[in-house]
Amino acid sequence: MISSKKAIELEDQYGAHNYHPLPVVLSRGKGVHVWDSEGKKYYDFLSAYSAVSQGHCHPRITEALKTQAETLTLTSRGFYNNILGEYERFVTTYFSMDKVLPMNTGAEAVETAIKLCRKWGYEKKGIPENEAKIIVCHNNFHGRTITIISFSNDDNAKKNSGPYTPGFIKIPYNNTDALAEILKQPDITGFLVEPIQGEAGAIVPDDDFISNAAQLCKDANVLFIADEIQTGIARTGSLLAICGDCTCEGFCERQGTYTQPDILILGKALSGGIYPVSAVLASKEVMDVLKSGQHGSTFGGNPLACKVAIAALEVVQDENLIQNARKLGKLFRDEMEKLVHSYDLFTKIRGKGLLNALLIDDAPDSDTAWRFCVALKDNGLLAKPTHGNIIRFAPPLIITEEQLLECVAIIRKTVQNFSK
Ligand code: IF1
Repeated sequence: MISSKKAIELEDQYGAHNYHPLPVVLSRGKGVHVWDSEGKKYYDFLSAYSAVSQGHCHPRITEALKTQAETLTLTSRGFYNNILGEYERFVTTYFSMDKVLPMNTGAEAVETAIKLCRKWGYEKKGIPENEAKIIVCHNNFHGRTITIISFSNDDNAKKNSGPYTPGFIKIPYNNTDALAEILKQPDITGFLVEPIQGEAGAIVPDDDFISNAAQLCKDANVLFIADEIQTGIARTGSLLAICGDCTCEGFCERQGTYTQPDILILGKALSGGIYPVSAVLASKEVMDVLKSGQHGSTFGGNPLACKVAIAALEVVQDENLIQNARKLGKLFRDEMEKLVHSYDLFTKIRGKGLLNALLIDDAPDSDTAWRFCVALKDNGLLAKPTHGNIIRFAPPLIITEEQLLECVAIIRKTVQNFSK
C-alpha cells in the first residue's frame, strides 16, 4: 500500500484541485471507524457528509452489492429488469409517496426535481412558457451544477461559470413572512428548501417553519420541494427532517408534525455510502407530467443501485437508527454545551439528531477551525469545518453511547491543549 505522503503527491500531481482535504489518507473503514494508510484508527465524525449513516462497509449492504454485482448490474432503461419495480414499490411505501424517479447523485436529483416542478407549472398550473419561478433560500446548498449554483450565494462555487440559469427567487431562510410575500407573485411553481441547512452550518429553523411553509405553498398551489439529501433518512432523529419533532419509538408511525412534501429529494445515505443512489419522489399527479424520453440517465435505477438502496433502508429500520440518532444527538449537544460553557474557543453548539455543528470563536476567514480539526485528527477524531469557523459533527448513526462519550472526551482533550 502506498504511503499517505505518496497518495497526497499523486492527487496533487494528477487530480483537479477542487477540494482541500484534511491532511489524512484513509485506506479502510468499518462501522464508525476509519484507518489511514499507516494504520492509525479514527472515529469518523463526517460520515462522508451523512452518506455513511449506516456505518462504513455495513455487511448487509455490502452483501447486497456483492450478490447483485455477480448477477446483473446495469441494463439501461432501454429494457425492463426484475429489480427496479420491486425497489420502486419498496421506496415509495417506505416514504409514503406515490412515485419515484431514480437517479444517481444528489445534484442530479435536485436538477430532476427542478425540471419536474417547472414542467408541472407549465402543464398543470398553466404558467406561461419560460416564466416559471422557483423560490429558494439564502445560504442554500443543493449541489454544484450550473443551474444549482445559479441560485447559490456561494461566490466561490459560482464565480466565472455564467451565464446563469434564470427563474429563481431567493428569500431569507426560516422566514415564512418573506415566503408568504413572494407567493403573492404570479408564475411561482415551487419552493425548494433544506429542512435544516447543512452546509450553512446545521442551521435549524423554527419548529413550525417547514409545516407553515408547506401550508403556504399548498394554499398558493406551489409545489413544496424538500431536499433531504443530507438531513433525511434518520440523520436528524426522525425518518425525514420534515417530520418535525418525531416521537416514533418504532419505525415512522407518522407522529409529530409530519409534513408531506409534493417532491422529496433523497441521496447519500439512501445507499449507505456504498454506491451513488439518489431519488426524486412525488405524487402521481406531479410525477406523471414526465413522459417517455423526457428525462433519465444511463445508471438511474440500475439493479445494483436498487438492491443496495433496499438493504441500506432496511438497516435504518431494523437497527432503529432514527431513535439512536435522536437519543445520542441530544446527549452529544448536552455534553458539548458543557464544553461551550467551559472554553471560550467554543461559542455555540447547534443541530438536530446527529447532524450538529460547533461554532468556533474566531473570524470565518480564520484558520482556527481548520487547525482545531487537525488537532482533533491527531487525537483520533475526524471532522471538518463547513464555512470558516463552523465545524460539522456528524458520525454514523450506528454509534453507541460509549463511543459517543469517548468522542466527547477527545474533543475535550483537544480543546484543553489547543491555543488559538
Ligand atoms: C462535496 C457540501 C454538504 C447536499 C444537499 C444536494 C447535495 C448535497 C442538501 C448534492 C451534497 C455534499 C457534497 C459534498 C460535500 C457535501 C456538502 F459541503 F458540499 F455542502 F453535505 F453540506 N443537497 N452535499 O448536502 O449532492 O451531488 O454531492 O451527491 O464534496 O461536494 P451530491
